[in-house]
Amino acid sequence: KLFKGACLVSSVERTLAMIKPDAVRNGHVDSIIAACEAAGFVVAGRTDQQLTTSQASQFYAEHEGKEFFAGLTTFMTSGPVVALLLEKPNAIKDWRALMGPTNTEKAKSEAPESLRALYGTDGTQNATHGSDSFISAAREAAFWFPGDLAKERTLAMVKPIISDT
Ligand code: IDP
Repeated sequence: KLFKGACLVSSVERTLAMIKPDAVRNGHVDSIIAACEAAGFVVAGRTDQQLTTSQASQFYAEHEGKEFFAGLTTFMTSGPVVALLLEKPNAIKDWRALMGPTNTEKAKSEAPESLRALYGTDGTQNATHGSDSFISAAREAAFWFPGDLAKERTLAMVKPIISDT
């Protein structure tokens, strides 16, 4: 028997969300998770942790060198965050739409019902994070859920193609 590849058996997609330290500090965790479930996301994993500076720098490595990088890592290490593995069809785009624009003020004017408009604080402290692509979702899921969970969920979504020839 030869392994020929793998095919998708589920239209479910996975994204990595975080409830950032400002929203945790301000008591918005339950409201954000309720909004997420009301929008059809399944919470497949959750971990509550406080990032070290080195972990925050690694998570946001693509922004290293930008003027807001130090402020971002200081903010992201200022208290615990809640990391969530979220699943639903079209999870990556739908979660970003639910969060709204990056800047809280812009979110308030352009998407007043969005999570960042409702729960964010300012341009950096914007309540939530969401992966922006398949590649980031895979990297960020492995960052937060390095053990079996991320692997198990991936295996549930693909089927090996085996043939005799
Ligand atoms: P995203 O979180 O909407 O994907 P990114 O551009 O990837 O936005 O930025 C990552 C995070 O860095 C933002 O969520 C926000 O916390 C912070 N950030 C982004 N742009 C700025 C800025 O211009 N000033 C201050 N902080 C910023």
